Amino acid sequence: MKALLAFPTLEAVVARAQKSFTLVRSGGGALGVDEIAQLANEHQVDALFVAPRNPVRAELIQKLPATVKVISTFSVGFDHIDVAAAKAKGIAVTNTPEVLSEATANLAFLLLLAASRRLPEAEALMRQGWGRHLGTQDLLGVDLTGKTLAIFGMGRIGREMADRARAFGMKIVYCNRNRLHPDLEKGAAYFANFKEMLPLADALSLHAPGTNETKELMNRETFALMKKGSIFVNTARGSLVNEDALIEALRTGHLFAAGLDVFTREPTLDPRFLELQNVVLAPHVGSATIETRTKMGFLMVENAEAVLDGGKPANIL
Ligand code: 8YV
Repeated sequence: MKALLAFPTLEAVVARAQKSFTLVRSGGGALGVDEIAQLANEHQVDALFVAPRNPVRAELIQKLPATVKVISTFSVGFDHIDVAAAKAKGIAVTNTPEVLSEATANLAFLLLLAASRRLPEAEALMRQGWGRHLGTQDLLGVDLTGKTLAIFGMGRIGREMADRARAFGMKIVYCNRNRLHPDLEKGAAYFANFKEMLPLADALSLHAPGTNETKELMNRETFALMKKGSIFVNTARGSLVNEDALIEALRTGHLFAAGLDVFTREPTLDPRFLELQNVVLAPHVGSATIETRTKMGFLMVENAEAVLDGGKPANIL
């Protein structure tokens, strides 16, 4: 079997893929749309391995050769793939859920803690050489214990985030399409209506996919519904946030701080974020650990193998 690997990845993942596939690989960075179409046709590949940095829209899908039976993405999110267009062409699409839930929740909680304790300001002071005693009133953060964390999207990552917050003594409220079974809810309060939940939140963390329904969920109106002095965390997708409204809420101090791993125009960062001290910034590294990225890569390969073997992998979209 032949596969096109459209992005650079861990050698262990490449070796795993080469057990079943003759791999066509990008020499350097991620492949663009035209290169993917050209290489897939030239090599008549059976599978396409992509990551969120490889948009696979209908236009590219039309250009793929008939040999391509599966598009397997190295991600849980699949907003970069036109799944309907792929299905219409008889191409299966698979993703890598579950294996990254803990790593992503760890990063979300890390951002929440760092935002609550003003880590960027503390770090900046140290990097300037420190050299002065802080007053007992200086650089004060806020406690998370006893506070309420609101979670939008109580899937696997959202529930891992809730577990971490409980361990820090936080109360959990959540908004999800459906109410969870009490075994999964673990005492968290359910809100069918997002706007009704927001005023209760001392912190809000997003764990929902980037879709038409979630686009700019956080905007001027919804940020205003959050408590003054609350904290905002996003490790989901930048498309859920209107960045103008977020920057304004951080500038005015309506938000105490934010922790962000995802942005609207990745990999471009709105330079206005750099002027703010109350924002912790990370370059989309939610799943970026050796173990998790290895598991994601192996699962991406297994998903493609299952489709091409005529089976139906659990992670088919
Ligand atoms: C990326 C992600 O997969 O899983 C997702 O949806 O956004 C990330 O885990 C990762 O950045 C590799 O491209």
